[in-house]
Order: sequence, then C-alpha cells, then structure tokens
Amino acid sequence: MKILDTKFVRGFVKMADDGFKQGWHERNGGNLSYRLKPSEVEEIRPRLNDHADWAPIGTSVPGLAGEFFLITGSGKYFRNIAVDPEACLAIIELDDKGENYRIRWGLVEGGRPTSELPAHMMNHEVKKRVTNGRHRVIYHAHTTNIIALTFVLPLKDEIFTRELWESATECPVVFPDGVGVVPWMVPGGREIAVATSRLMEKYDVAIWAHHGMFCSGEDFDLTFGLMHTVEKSAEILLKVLAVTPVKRQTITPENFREVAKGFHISLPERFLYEKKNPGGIE
Ligand code: 2HA
Ligand code: ZN
Repeated sequence: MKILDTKFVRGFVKMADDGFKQGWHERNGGNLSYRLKPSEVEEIRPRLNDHADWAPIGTSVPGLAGEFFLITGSGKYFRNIAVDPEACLAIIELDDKGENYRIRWGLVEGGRPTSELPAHMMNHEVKKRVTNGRHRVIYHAHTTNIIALTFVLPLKDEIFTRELWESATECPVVFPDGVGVVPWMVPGGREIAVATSRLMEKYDVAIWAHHGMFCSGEDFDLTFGLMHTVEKSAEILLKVLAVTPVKRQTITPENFREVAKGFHISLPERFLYEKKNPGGIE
C-alpha cells in the first residue's frame, strides 16, 4: 500500500493540521510521533528504503529496540505537513539496542527527525511499558494558554492539576491521573527528556514551563483530545483570573468525589486538598 494512503499516515497528518489550526504551532514549533503497529510496518515494508545511515538518538531506549515511528522533521513547519507530508515527516527505525535510528521513508528534501527526538523516544519507552503497549502517540505543542499559566501558578503538579480540574467539570474524567510540571529547562536535550519521561510514569500530560505541553495517548483522537481539553481548561482559568483573583463559586473537593463516584474513576486525594484561601489558588 502507498505510504501516504495508509490510515495511520492520514490520521497523523490530520492531527498535525488540526493542531496548526488551533494556533499551537507557530513557525517550526511542536512535534509529533507515532509508534507503528507490526501490521502497519508489514503493510508498507516494500516501500521503505534502506540507504540512510544509522545516527545516534541522543539517549538510550532499549525498550523500543527495532520499533518504527512516524515522526515530524526538525525545523519543519506544522502548517506545511498536510500539503507536503513527504518533505516534513519521516518513518524511522530503531536499532536492536535502541541507541541509533535510521530514516526509512520521507524527509525527501533532507533533514532529520525533530530536535525533541530524545524526549519523544523516552516518553514512548515509558508509556509502552506502563500501558502494556497501548499508548502509541506522543504530541508536543506550544499551547498558548498553558504556557501563560506557567507564569502565574506555582509550578507544582498538585496545583496545576487541581486548578485545571476546577476549570471545567469534565477535566477530571479526561485526565484523572492529573498533570505533571517540568520547571524551565533547555529544550532538545537528554536532561529535559529524562525529567519528562519520569512524569510520564504516572501522568499522560507533562507541562513544560514557559514552553508548552507533552501528551501521550493510545491514538490520534485521544491524544489530540487530551491536549485540547487541558488547553481549553487553561483558557477558562486565565479568563477567570483576568477578572478576579478569587472565584465566587467553584467545583469543591466534595464535588470531585461525587464525580469520581458517578464516573467510576478514582481521583487521588492529593489533588483534593482544602485551600487556605477558598476561591483562591492555594
Ligand atoms: O521547534 O517545539 O521544543 C520544535 C520544538 C522544540
Ligand atoms: Zn517546543
């Protein structure tokens, strides 16, 4: 089957274009990767090339040895992905140690995978392990409202989770495990990849202070929907905070416990703390 006609490539391209239309991908901002299923690799294997050299990933991910990924290219613009996917995207294969990759398709005008390759691979490795292989999508976007919030809220997992849950009733149902926060760090390297993948052990969302967000999920719809939900909640919270520092009424810890019962989910009590200043942040 032609690579561009496969369901996973079409789903990937649509998701990237949806993210661009949300305003999350100025210039070359953001990156996306998808871990192929073995059946998808077989479907396209005759159309893969094998002339590219192996190159270091920049970290070691033995749990992903031999896996194939569809991934955005470094310096490529999300706004161009739908019009020229073969120039903007690559399919890469990892070696049997999970230390090197080689390009098997795409990036026809040259280039290499995203500068955030170490973070993508380390997040995939953790998520493959903790979800028994269910999660396949890692998405990084420069979500405006979440970035703005990282200048306003204390950079603590508990406070971000609680405030985002409080800003829209469905949030605790969409991300019941909460969100993690990485303090400001230099992007693109192994250090920020390690910090992010640690958070991915327990969360599906990692916020990068003053930069953006990483989300993990099973498929394109769930992962995009997660990013969209978190970002919308941040937008609501910023609107409220722009009007008043103290909410007149809100969703209370007791209300969250009722939601947990009604939706048969468990919400960790560490996010349901009593605030010193009811209606405030802490
Ligand atoms: O430019 O978003 O974090 C790509 C990025 C780096
Ligand atoms: Zn970024």
